[in-house]
Amino acid sequence: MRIVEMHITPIALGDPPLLNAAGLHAPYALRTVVELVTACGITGLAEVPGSAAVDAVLEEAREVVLGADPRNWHALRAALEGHFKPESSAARGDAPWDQRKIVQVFSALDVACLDIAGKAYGVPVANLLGGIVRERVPYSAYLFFKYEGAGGSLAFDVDPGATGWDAARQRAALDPEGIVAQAKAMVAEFGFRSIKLKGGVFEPEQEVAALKALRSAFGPEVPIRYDPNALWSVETSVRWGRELESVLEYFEDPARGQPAMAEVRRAVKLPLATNMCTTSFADLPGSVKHGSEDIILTDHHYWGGLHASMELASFCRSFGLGVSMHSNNHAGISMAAMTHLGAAMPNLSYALDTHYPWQWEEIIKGGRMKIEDGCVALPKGPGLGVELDRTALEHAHQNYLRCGLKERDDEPEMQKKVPGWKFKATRW
Ligand code: GKR
Ligand code: MG
Repeated sequence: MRIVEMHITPIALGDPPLLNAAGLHAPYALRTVVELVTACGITGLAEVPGSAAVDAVLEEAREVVLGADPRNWHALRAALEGHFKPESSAARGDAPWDQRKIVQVFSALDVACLDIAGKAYGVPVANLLGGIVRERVPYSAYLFFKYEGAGGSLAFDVDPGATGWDAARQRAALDPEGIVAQAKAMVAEFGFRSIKLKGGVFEPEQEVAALKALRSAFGPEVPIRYDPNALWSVETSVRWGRELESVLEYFEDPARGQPAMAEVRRAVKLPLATNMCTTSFADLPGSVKHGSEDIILTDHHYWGGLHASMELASFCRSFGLGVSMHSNNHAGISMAAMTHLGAAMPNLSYALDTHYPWQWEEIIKGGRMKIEDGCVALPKGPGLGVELDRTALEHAHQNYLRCGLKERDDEPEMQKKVPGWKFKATRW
């Protein structure tokens, strides 16, 4: 079996004005869809965060990919490793999201090859990752402080006819009451059984107040996790971490870097999780040496694919660490890939993160994937179990061309609201 075509399609999906440590989400979130086609006519799909720079590296991989056997990931990975220089952990950058490019190329190709192999063998991708340990994969409600507005072509308008979660998705949430209202609407719509609050936006005291308000509103049976994206100093993390000991399920990336995380971990009686200080296989010796976290949040887009995330899960099992999943904005191909991973990972210890409720558009046939009782059911059918809706893909591609964004950068978006605002690697 040989790959004979590779298609790279950048798309833009509407995204509301969500706040985070690096500023404000733009009205569109960028993604790149990759399709590999074999000589016998099987198409494999993948989706990565994307940017013009990632698309250029994907383009560069084309000469290695064409002619490769999609059923032999080891051989294709070795050929790619021979072609590209390794990317350092430092290339991740300081933003909440990972800025590396080559890992995304590995991820796209691994996922698309698995989709092809699953279709060729007539089995779901989760079977190729070792087998299905759960048919329904749990996700967590992902809350954001936000400005009023819908995002996308609606920019900062609100639809007065919207109801339920659709209306809540557009409303502002800037204080504890707003966050509790957002949580209630999201939980009512999707049935999530755990909650994550994205922080690093306001003074610690204000964010801790929102967490305490969530705890009073939902009670101890709904676990809460909190992520200020490494914006706090060790001192601030210890001071407020102690205050949150009876509130949180886990504390995600309070401080920056493995040594700082290890210091916080020694001082605060809470499990620490990361998608910022341990983000590649090269970081694992440092994780063991420092003892920087209790839980590693894999993300197949940044660890180099679904096989790589399964390797990470084995490492976590050997070293007694928990494992779960980080998320950025994404569409249904990634949702399917994440769900196959969650279905196949025996030691998945926490509900996965997903930004999915924040989007309303979709590029797969059948429209939005369902989140019910906080879970996504493993898609039926071989491979990833999803197919592209070509009309919707074209629409999302036209949005990409129209919106003019070429990479994610939340700082200029924030400056439109707060003139002169600047990202700081440590703010409090
Ligand atoms: O989308 O604003 C956001 C998040 O802050 C995202 O960029 C992070 O990568 O969700 C992420 C996280 O858990 O750190
Ligand atoms: Mg995080």
